[in-house]
Amino acid sequence: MSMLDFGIQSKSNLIAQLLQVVGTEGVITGESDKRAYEIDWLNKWSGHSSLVVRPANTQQTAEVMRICHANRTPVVVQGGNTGMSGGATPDDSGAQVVLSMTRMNTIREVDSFNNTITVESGVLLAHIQEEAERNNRFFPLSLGSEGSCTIGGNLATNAGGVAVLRYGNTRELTLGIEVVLPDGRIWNGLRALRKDNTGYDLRDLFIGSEGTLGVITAAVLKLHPLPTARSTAWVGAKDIQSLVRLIDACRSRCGERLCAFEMMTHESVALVLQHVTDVSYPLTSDHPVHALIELADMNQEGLANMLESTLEEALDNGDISDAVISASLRQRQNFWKIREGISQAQVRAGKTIKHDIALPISAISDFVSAATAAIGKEQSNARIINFGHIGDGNLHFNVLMPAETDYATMTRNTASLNRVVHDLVHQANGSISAEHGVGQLRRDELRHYKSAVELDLMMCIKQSLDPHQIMNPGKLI
Ligand code: FAD
Ligand code: 2HG
Ligand code: ZN
Repeated sequence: MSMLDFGIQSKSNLIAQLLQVVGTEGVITGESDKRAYEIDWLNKWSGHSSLVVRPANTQQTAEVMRICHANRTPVVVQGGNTGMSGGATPDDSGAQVVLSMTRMNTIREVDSFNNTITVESGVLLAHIQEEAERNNRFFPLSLGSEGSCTIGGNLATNAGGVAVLRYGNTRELTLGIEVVLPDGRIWNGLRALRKDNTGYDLRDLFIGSEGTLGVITAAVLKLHPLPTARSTAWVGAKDIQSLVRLIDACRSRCGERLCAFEMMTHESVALVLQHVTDVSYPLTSDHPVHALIELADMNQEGLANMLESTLEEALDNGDISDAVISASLRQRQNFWKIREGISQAQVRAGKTIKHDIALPISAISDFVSAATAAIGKEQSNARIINFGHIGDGNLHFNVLMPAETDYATMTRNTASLNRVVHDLVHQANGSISAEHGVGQLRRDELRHYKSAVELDLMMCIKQSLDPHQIMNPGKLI
């Protein structure tokens, strides 16, 4: 028997075992049917899987993992496949199984009294938001991809988004999780407690682990009171440092009501106006930087006045040059459509080298000046598309390369520009991934910037939970 025959036999044997667990509707083997699971949203990462498995519940997931573990078959867990770091895409070997969680899409319970919602990991983020609202509650996690990403993917990447300033990232919105371990055992950590000091925090170990330690199958999430009033402004300013001062003013004048403070440079907004339809520029003249600021409360009274007086003061002291407060839902939606259209506009405009960095807010302005100058020296024909959740100290400091840039040039430039940008991030005590995670994109960079002790601790955890390295090999670590 040749090695090829052996490979074919073991694959058909694996498929036969998996079919017994998930049935024909849970296994995809056809080349064209698998393709959507093998390429990511950005069309940047792609690979070849041996097959796609779609379990319908936790027991099936556990049984699938037990079989893959026994066969030493590598598994790539996938939710909505909207991740930005290549974490959910199989490699080129054709040996990896994609474990798609999208059939596990049941909302198990809403407990309005205890303010929790219990969901399976394949539920779309938008469906959780809608279900919370139907129960007069609010689930604050909010991302441009919310109509396509799953809560499992949000948990596995510890996703951030546009409401972190007030409500925290996914980790802070989670009370308990259920996980299938690489060997198929189930850990039921679906506790709905706000306090639990009984040893190591296993929940937080799996949150942000990007499918490298286990499969998250369900979660208990925190719900918040549903804000009934919002006031949203679009402002133009001369530079980033002025916006940094405005964040401070908004925080001290509006306190907890401040829920979003997003920054967009002129170049980012211009890209959206060029590539996204049905948006209109909110101010009468252009500005070097813009901010979208949103307050939320249970009471409309005084909310718009509070935002208005904060902005008036900023106009008076020169921190901003112009501002408009939305007078209608349509106007507010237009503001958000511009902000959330930047990712799409970048895809349409060319090839982007993405940087998802976190910095102390006080260091942002100096970082942007230094990084812009350094990139100008390295790559004079590139455009910097800089925007992000500046209120959280999170910039998407992206470098847009001309559309005709070929693959080899792109690879070379990515390595050198990453080093330029990430060295500056490191010097400012920042992080090379604020919210998108490491995946394949930043794996080598992670090795470069993490201390030997930190890497060693991460390897110890990986080795003890996944000794046969079957969970998402080649990603994160
Ligand atoms: P996938 O892409 O399928 O997977 C992401 C990672 O999680 C992979 O490593 C995968 O193996 C792992 N994984 C998925 N499900 C599970 C599971 N059940 N158990 C264990 N591991 C699992 N991200 C932000 O943080 N903030 C933003 O503002 C933001 N905006 C975005 C806007 C757009 C237009 C797009 C396309 C993406 C955006 N993202 C953002 C990135 C992305 O949507 C989020 O990271 C999202 O959380 C990924 O969810 P997903 O279900 O698509 O996960
Ligand atoms: C956002 O904040 C997302 O819009 C995507 O995190 C960022 O496209 C990007 O780089
Ligand atoms: Zn973001």
